[in-house]
Amino acid sequence: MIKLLVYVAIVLLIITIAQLVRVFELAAELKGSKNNEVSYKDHRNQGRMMFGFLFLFMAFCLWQCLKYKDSILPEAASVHGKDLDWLMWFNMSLISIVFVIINILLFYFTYKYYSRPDSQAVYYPHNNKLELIWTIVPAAVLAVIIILGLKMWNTITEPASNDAIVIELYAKQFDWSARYAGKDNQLGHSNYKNIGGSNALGMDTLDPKGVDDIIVRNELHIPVGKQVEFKINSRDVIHSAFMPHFRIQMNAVPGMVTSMHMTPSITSEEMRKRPEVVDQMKRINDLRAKDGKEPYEFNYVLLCNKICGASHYNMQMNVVVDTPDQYEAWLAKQKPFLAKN
Ligand SMILES: [Cu+2]
Repeated sequence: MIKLLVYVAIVLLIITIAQLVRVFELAAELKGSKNNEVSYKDHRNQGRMMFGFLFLFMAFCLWQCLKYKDSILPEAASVHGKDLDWLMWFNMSLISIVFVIINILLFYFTYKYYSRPDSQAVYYPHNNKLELIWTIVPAAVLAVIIILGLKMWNTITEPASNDAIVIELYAKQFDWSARYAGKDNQLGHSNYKNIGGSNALGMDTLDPKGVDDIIVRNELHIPVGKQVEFKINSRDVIHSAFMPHFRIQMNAVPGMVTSMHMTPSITSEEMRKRPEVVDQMKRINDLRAKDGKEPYEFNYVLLCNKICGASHYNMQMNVVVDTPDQYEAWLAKQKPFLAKN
């Protein structure tokens, strides 16, 4: 009901403004002044307001940076993540510098060169030297960014080392399953045609490579300091496997297997003790306490980063980075899927 009233109020406001404009137009007509003529005073006021806006706008941008600076991700928890963060901040610095310079020039020039009665614009149609500079400089800078980005992309997607732990991430509306390759470190064959009953991942029960495969749904465990290769698959629509703390993401595409790999560098327990994480969790839990909700504990997460349907927001799985001993102990407790069924 309130929503409807708000809409009605907005419509009435628009009608009122339109009517007011009409009144001003009629009043101006009666006074005999020309409607479409912009006076020197108008130009000057517009120019000054543009200059004023420059300061307001810059102050607003600065305020946003300061207000949200503590909401950014904590230190990268993977080996390549540190380089990726460096690249992100390198990009961010470039963008920020260009952003500030361009906006200062844009609004200052609008103020400096507002129309005056005795001034006339210069006709300046072309300058080869200028064209060359503003084509070559951005092209060179973009080339550097793209080359660095491609190098980073390759470190995540190039073939993983032979002893990397192989884990399949299987997406469906709306949850994740993870399948560990087991002792032989080879995933058994699977096909969507086999999906049925308890075989939610369509495993081929006759493939010997799959006999020791382990499937987990609630929590993904990986050991610190060891390369993990993810083979990503989807049952229905395109999802995206996103692990922000490790700085990796890859689409999950039905009918094909995509892959990426990374080496976790900080265990979950170590991460929970980092000052920036303690601060962040405190802020989140203060808010939750106000709503009478249970406090959260920090966890690495695997999220879906493609809007894949109604419960997309709910599609996540906790990721636990263990010490090698903890990981072995956890793994020893898991039963192969085929032994269970
Ligand atoms: Cu999804």
